[in-house]
Amino acid sequence: MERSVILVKPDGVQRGVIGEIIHRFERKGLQLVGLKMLSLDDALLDEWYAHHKDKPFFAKLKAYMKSYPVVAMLWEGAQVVATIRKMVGITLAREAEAGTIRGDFAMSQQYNLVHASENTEIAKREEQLMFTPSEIFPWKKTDFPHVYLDEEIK
Ligand code: FUP
Repeated sequence: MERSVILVKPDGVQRGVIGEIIHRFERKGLQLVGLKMLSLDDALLDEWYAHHKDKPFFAKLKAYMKSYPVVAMLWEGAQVVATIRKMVGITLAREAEAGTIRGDFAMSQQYNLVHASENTEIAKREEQLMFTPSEIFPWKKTDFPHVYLDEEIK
């Protein structure tokens, strides 16, 4: 099974949508295996957004990501990385599809509430950057037989 890292970003914490975001992923049938609040620092953000480091918006993005705490989550499920990206919506929130998190609750390109791992390779890197092994809980979710066919979660 795949895992995906989600951050409720500082604007999401300020706007009180932490519970709403968790609720959406829970109702979808995904499994929460890690959850914590933390403040991001320069060292982590330089690695996290290394692909954006030469972009004109990088300094502003970093300052914003450090402005208030974030909530980091690790979600597990079959093809969960793509599933969550679909549920989050596109970066420019005011153009994101209705029914997505950004489409339903945000208007901005920067203040778009959540980060979601972009692909499975990045998801693994982000999991290692964000969570220690003792912060990950691979508990048995007993409703999985009602969420998936056996062969879908082998
Ligand atoms: P996403 O994968 O949708 O979170 O978006 P990106 O990884 O492309 O961008 C990461 C963050 O950089 C966005 F959430 C907001 C910020 N950003 C800007 O502020 N301006 C831009 O032009 C692009 C991204």
